[in-house]
Parts: sequence; C-alpha cells; structure tokens
Amino acid sequence: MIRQPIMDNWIFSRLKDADVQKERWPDQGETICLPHTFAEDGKAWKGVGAYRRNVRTDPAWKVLFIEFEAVDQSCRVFIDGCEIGAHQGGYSRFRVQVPDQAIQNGRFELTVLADNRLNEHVSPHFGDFTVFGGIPRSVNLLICEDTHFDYLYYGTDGLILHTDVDEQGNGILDIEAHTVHPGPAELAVRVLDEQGKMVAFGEFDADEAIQLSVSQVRRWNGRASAHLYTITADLIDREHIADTVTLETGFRSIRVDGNGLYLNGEHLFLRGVARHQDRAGTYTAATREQIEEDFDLIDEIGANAVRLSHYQHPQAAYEQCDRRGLLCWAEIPMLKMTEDAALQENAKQQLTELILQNIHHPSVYCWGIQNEIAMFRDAPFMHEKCRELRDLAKALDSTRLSACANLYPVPPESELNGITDIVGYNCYFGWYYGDFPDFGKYLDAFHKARPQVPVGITEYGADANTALHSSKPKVKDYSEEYQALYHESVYPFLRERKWLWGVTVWNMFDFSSDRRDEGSVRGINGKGLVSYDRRIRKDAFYYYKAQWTKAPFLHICGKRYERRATETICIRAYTNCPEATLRVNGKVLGGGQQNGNGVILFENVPLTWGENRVSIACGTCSDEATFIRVEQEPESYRLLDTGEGNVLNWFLKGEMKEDCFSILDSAQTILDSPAAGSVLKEMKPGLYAALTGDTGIPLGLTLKSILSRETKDPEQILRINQALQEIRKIQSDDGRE
Ligand code: GCB
Repeated sequence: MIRQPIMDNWIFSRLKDADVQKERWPDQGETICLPHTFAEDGKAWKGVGAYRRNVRTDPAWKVLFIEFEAVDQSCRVFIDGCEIGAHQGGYSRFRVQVPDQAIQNGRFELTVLADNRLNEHVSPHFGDFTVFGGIPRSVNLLICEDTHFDYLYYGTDGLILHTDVDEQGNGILDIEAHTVHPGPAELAVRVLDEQGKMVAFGEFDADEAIQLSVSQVRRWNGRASAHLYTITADLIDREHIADTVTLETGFRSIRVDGNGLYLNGEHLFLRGVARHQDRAGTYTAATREQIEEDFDLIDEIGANAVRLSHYQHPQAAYEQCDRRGLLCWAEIPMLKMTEDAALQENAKQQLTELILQNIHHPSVYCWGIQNEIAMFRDAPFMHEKCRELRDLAKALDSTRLSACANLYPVPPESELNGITDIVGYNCYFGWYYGDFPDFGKYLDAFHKARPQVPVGITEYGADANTALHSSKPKVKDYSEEYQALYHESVYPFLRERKWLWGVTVWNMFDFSSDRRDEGSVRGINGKGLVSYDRRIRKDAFYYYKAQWTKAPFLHICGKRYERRATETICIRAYTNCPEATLRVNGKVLGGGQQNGNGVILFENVPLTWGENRVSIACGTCSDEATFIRVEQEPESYRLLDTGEGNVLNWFLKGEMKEDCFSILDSAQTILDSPAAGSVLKEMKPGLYAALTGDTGIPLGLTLKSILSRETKDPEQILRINQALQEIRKIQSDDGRE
C-alpha cells in the first residue's frame, strides 16, 4: 500500500442549512490546507462545513481508499457528487473506498461535509470542551493492490495485535489479520527488537489464527524501560509481497486489586495528568510537533501516566505514551448517557474503533467507557448500557482493564462502581465544593465501604489565570497562587493513600470550553498546569515537578505577581532539594528547609521601594525573581470579570457567610440539601424543574453560572443568594454536607 497525503488545496465553505439539504454546495470558498477546524478568530463555529478538492488518479491503480484520521463530528463523503460513505464521531480514523469508475476517469472531485451541530445520537453531545468541527487530522489516499490488508475494518490496518507474557517470561503475540485476497495468500510475520534483531518469525495462511512467541521478552516497563518491538506483516500473493503493515508494540502485564495497580508484578502508583488535545492557534488540529511538545512537558513534570481525555486522541499521542513509558487511560466521549438507542450504537462503534485502532499500544492500560454520566442521573438503564460497553471492551480485548470515571456524589454502593475493573472519581473538594481534607475523608469512606474496588482519582484541580494574583489566595479567586496552594494541600492526601491505583491532575494544559466564561477569560477551562498556548508553566506545575522528579531544581513562585504593596512578603520556592539560601539584592538573608512536601518558605522577607532582585540557590540549582514594591497592587491582579454572570462578583464583594449555602455552591450541592433545594424551587421553579429533570444542565457548575445564563437580572440572583445565605450547611459525622 502506498500512502499519499492530500493536505493542500482544499476549498472550504460554511454551508447554510438549505445548502446542506439540497447538496448544492457553493463553488467558491477559501483555499485551505489541512488540518483545519471551523474556528474563526479563536471562536468555535457550529454548522456544516464543505471541504472540496480535486484528486488525480492513475487508471492503473487497482484499489483506492481515502483515509480520514478524524473528521469532527459527523461526516459525509461524496465523489463527483455521489455519496460514498459516512462516519459518526469526531475522533477516530475511518476510510472509504473510491469506486472503480472514479479511478478510471483519472480524476474526481472529493467533497467532505463535516457537521459539528449538536446531535443527540452521536457522542459527545455534552461536555466541558469545545467541539471545533472540521478536518483536524490528516487525510490520505491509500493506493492498494487487489490483495491488501482490510483497511475498512474499523479504520484499522487490518492487523489486530494481542500481546501477553506467559509465566516463563515469554512474550505471546496473537495476531488477528483481516485481509482481502481474491486468490490464496500467505502472511509472513517478523518481530524485531529495538536493535533491529529478528526475535520471532512465522509464515501462515492469510486466514489462519496466528500466534508467535518471543522467548525471554524484554518487557515494556513504563518509565523505567519502555521497550518496544516492531511487528512487520507481509501479505504475499503468489510469491509477491502485495502489502505490508508495520506496527510497534510491547509486552507487559497489568493487574489491579483494592491495594492498587501492578505493572509486571510490581506495585506502581500512577502519578498522572490529563490531557485534552487542543491548544491556542491550532485548536484541535495540533501538529505532530505540537503533540511532541506536550509530551516533553509531561516528561518534564515527571508524570508516569496520562489520561487522554475525553475521546480518542491522534495516533501520535498514544505513540508518545508508548515511547516515553507513560501509562495511558484511553476513553470514549461518553459524557451523557440517554435512553436513545442510536446513541448507544454510536458509543459501541466509537469504543470498537478506539480499541481496535489502539490495541497494539502497550501504554494503554484501560479503556474508559464513561465519564460522569451520573451528572444527569444514576438510573438502571444506564447500568445496563455500561455493562454492554464493558462486555464489548472485554470481548475485543480480554487483557485490558475496563474503566469509568464517576462524579463525586455517586455513592460507594452505586452499581456504577461495580461494572468496570477500575473506578476513578472526579473530585473537586476545595474548588467547586468542600475543603482540602475532604479528599482524605471521602476516599477513606469509599475504601472502607468497598475495599475490593480498585479506586483512584481521575480528576482534581483548580482554575488559575496567570494574570491574577493574591497573597491571601481564596477559592474561586482564579489566582495562580490559589491553584498552587490547592495542589500543595490536596496532593498529600492522595499521595499517602497507597491503595489508590493513582491520580490524574485535571489538567496538564488549559483547554477550550465554549460554555465557560470565568476567571476573566471566555471559553477556557483554566485548570491547566500549563497555559493554553503552552508558553507558561504555572507555579503549580513546579509543585508536581518537585514531587515527581529527581534531578535537582528549584523554582521561585509568584514571579508574575511582581508588584507588591507590603513591607514584607512571603517567598515560596518549589524544589526537590532539602534546603536553599535566599539572597535579596545580592545580600544573603538566610537559609530555608524544605518541608517534605517540596516547599521552602521564606517568611517576612523585607522589600525596599522599587526593585528587589531575589535569588534562591541550593547546590547547583538556583532561580531568580524580581519583586517591585509599590504603593498599591495593580487592579489587574484581581478578578475583574466581564461576562454577564461574573458582574455579580461586584455585588457579592466577599460578604458571604461561608457556613451557609450560596449561589457559589454547585447546583448539585444545592439540590442535595432539601432546604436549599426548596429555595430554588420556590424562587426559580422552571430552573429547578430543569435541574432535577433530564435537560442536560451540568450540576457540577455553580448555581451562579447557571443562573447567569438563565436571567439577565442580577437583582433576582442576589435575592436567591440572600435566601440561600439564611440556610446553614449541616456537617454530618464524616464531614460531608
Ligand atoms: C469534570 C469533567 C471535566 C471538566 C472538569 C471541570 O468533572 O469530567 O470534563 O472539565 O470537571 O473542570 O469542571
């Protein structure tokens, strides 16, 4: 097979609804190169986009496929105006076959309609991330002989690899080959190690089940040694190699129990970060180099695991996980489960594609079947559908774990905790609700109730806008300092619970979420440890670097919080060194000890008017910062929201009774309390009905942000807040409301 990219010279146009119906696409458009999204000036656009291009063919070509690495979200493909294929789901690879006549004609016109309008039958139809639409990944021609691997088999290369290690330490490779061969054909399979030495070889009839063994296999062992093997399969038709597929894979065992996760028999605590695929400028159409840059940052922080959320990522991302030894949580975009049968069929299709297209990656340790579906309800039909998805995952791949990520109000005894091999909880104590120590209490209560269930934290985090600063950081001030404090305070509760299979910080990178308007930025979820453009490592990034890396380094926090209006300041450094020395304007001011949590604090450091050049050194590493003493801190350090909802911050002015309910609580917290719930029911009956019904409003959002979208009347919102402030939160024995 010859792969020929067709990335340039596409004509793109945005269609009006009527044009889509009539399939009358405008002749004119913008000439673009792929990858491409619908985004305009950084804003998402919803609709149908037409991509058109002329493709030249050679009439001598026997079989031709068009390969789409992804089209977002639903797609129809036309050749010379005739529909020849379609695909539903914006993240997986699929291919269509070009009719013979079009090959014979020497050219054809290819049209792709990409549609990212909300579609209740295709996941995701809800989620805290932007569905940008478009053709965000590569498109290629695959030119094949009559005998070829079956490239139409769920977008795979027709070679499904199952790897395992037997008790004697031999690698077992079971291959499921899907081929198309008009006459008899054979397969010759070679296994090469990293030095290029052939360690196994076999010849088989193309349709027989294939098994090869690699004696004393070198295991893929995470960051310690990510050893990979290369599998090459030649498809032979009458002594001629008609087609070849090459895939990298690895051999390892993974097991879990109530005490954690074991990689090749050794206990391993997963120190993970989650990643969404988008970034500033290119959005979901990140290039291979940009993907590598993301993984360089993930390496730098010292993570040993990644959650590739909430959908199938480009192949390059799984390859990075394989090569760098990062254990990878792979998942489908099932974020809102309904009774719709087509939606479930689509989930099964996306799960099949996710698994079969990625089964060879040794880094993948689990297949995630749902994320927080209980946000809408926790009903028996959902358990049934989750079991179906779990069974499908197991049937396709019996050695991998099945997984799900649950919303924090899901009680330990919920059936949602008994379906998959491992469970993750998305918990935001200290951000959307509760307080830092709640992490410990919550997890202990879960472990006590279900000690056998392997549990971990799939999400935790806090938003930070790197322009906002405070020396007294508070929840929801969106300051860089609060985010750092949050992680410093929360991670110890997680780190010490060795029975967790691990954690994944939400999120490694800021990402786009068109439903958001908060923290003085529109359209961004700011929980990243690194900014959306990847230029800024926030302070919290270095907290984890201090936890997870060994090469000595030191980072001074608050560098962007440059202007200070106090006589003295507290300077914080994150480091993996035991102690360090502080100098201000060249003068040694003293030494400091690291507190066992990667932090050295220098309190009451005097500032002189104007510039104070600070350096902190320990052994071979040091860092510098400048703090400028001023009369007044700039107003720009404070949250100054422009969104309608956030105008309310000016009204609220910090006069909130913290032990009482308020509109800053999540809708879930309000509904969980009968008293607070009834305030809402009385004052906003329509919204109450919507929240308790199945209208799709995420209950994890604050009531303030939900109300702000419902009404433009801040007075009414304030009245609701006042009524909620009359109701005290009652603490139960375990500290939860
Ligand atoms: C969650 C969701 C994730 C959101 C995150 C947040 O629980 O799973 O998609 O982005 O919370 O930041 O609120």
